[in-house]
Amino acid sequence: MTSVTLSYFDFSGGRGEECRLALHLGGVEFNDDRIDFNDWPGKKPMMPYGAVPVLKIEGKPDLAQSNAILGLIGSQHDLLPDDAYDAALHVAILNYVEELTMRIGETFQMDEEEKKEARTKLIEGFMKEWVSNIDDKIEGPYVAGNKISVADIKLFVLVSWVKQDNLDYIPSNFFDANSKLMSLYKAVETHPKVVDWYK
Ligand SMILES: N[C@@H](CCC(=O)N[C@@H](CS)C(=O)NCC(=O)O)C(=O)O
Repeated sequence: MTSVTLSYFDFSGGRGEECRLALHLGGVEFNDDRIDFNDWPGKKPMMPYGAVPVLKIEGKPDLAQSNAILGLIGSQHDLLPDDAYDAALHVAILNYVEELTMRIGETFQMDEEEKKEARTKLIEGFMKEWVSNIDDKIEGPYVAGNKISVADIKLFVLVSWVKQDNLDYIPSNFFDANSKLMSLYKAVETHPKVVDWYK
């Protein structure tokens, strides 16, 4: 059997968790390579773009960029629509989640005052617009109706991040009022393979 390894930091979240969940839901057996933060400086130069997640498939060049990894898993393991145009609509959602992740990410290096101002502006502006745009795209409970996809997985991990209440000035219940996104979150959370992953 071809060996598959997913490298990411040793925590249950972020871009790596999206890929782990997708591999698990896709029924792919993989080595779950969890990098200790202390070992990262030595490993960073070995990654294609100096960051993780990275998917290593025996005999192929290493694949970086979470959305490229999700796209590959999605198309090979029935977690993206077969139709190329419908699949592209899902990839647009993956990229839109990245856009929000990047905007939140930019605030991490800020001092407290600057962070408060930036995150308040984010929840009142971009995040409001973001959640309304996303809600529009969800057929329910998943993006494509009854069939789970990598877009649902990426949205689930993002909502989980906000719900953990670790992001000062971004309320953990920010997404709660959005019925479609919350139904999607609950559908992914209770999906048998997701339950199995967190067991
Ligand atoms: N656009 C990339 C971003 C990758 C990224 O920034 N990964 C972070 C962890 S989520 C990382 O490796 N940080 C450590 C570093 O850049 O040194 C993706 O979607 O995979």
